[in-house]
Amino acid sequence: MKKEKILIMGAGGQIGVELAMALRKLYGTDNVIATDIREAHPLLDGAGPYYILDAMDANSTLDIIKKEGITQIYLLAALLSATGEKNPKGAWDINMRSLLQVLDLGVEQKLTKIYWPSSIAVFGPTTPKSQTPQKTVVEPRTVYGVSKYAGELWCQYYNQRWGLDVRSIRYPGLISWKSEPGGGTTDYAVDIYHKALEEGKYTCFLSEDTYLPMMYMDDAIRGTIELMEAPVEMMKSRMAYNLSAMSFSPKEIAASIQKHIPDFTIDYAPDFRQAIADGWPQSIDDTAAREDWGWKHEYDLDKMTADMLKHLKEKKQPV
Ligand code: AKB
Repeated sequence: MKKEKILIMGAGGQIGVELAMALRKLYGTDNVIATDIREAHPLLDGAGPYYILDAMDANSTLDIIKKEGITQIYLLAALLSATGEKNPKGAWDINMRSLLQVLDLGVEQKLTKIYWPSSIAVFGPTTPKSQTPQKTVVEPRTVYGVSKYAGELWCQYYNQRWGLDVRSIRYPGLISWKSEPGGGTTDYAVDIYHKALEEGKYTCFLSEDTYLPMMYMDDAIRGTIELMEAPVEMMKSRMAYNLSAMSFSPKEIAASIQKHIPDFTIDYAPDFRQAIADGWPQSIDDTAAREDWGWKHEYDLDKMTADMLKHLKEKKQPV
């Protein structure tokens, strides 16, 4: 078993729950300390070390680092795109303050590695929409995107100035059945599966032809761990890596679900999230991640739909 002591901040969120479980398999339960501002998610409750921690509380974070002998931090706490637009200053504060504090703690405490997620939200309406390159025009129009892009630059700065090994991925929309999303524009692509099974119909808050880059959580977790495990000389970019798996529209995900639930229906009532989605890329070029550290996705839309429906069915009607 590998000798690292990992602190996850924001472990109760959509990525955090599954990442905590995967890292515990790899590093040992007691070597992965899960924390969140909320009570433990049911999948983490009683499953290993857990602290209630506000990611903006630098003193308490330092206490845990010292007490537990932490060597790596995964900082996942954040407000996402839709919630961020309702509370722009709050989103900036949470997303930036927590990052800068963790970067400082990383330098002061000589941590070996830090992981911090970025997003396709760094891109904006002036970015090429199709096969968006790793390096391109970047003019985000949401506060979430602005905070992610500023954060990427800070990560690069701390790496160049202090030698801190910070790694990052620009996640597309993530689809998962174990943990719930919250506050994102791509969340419809999770809700739709729940509603298909529960009600046989779904009203989508994006229009039918809104294409967005998406990824199944299994791929995202594997990719994150592969990035963190890759030898340092493979890290040619210290900005976050583009990562791609699939792109689809609400109409296409509905058609994929109809292959399993033929009576499923969808209608559309676009709200304020449509403008956010319209400013984002439709597909992503992730050549740099594939060439630098060997990223490869496994799930396409139909493979993901089959897996989502199978697991959600079991979860909703335990045998
Ligand atoms: C969101 O929709 O805000 C997130 C993201 C793409 O980063 N899922």
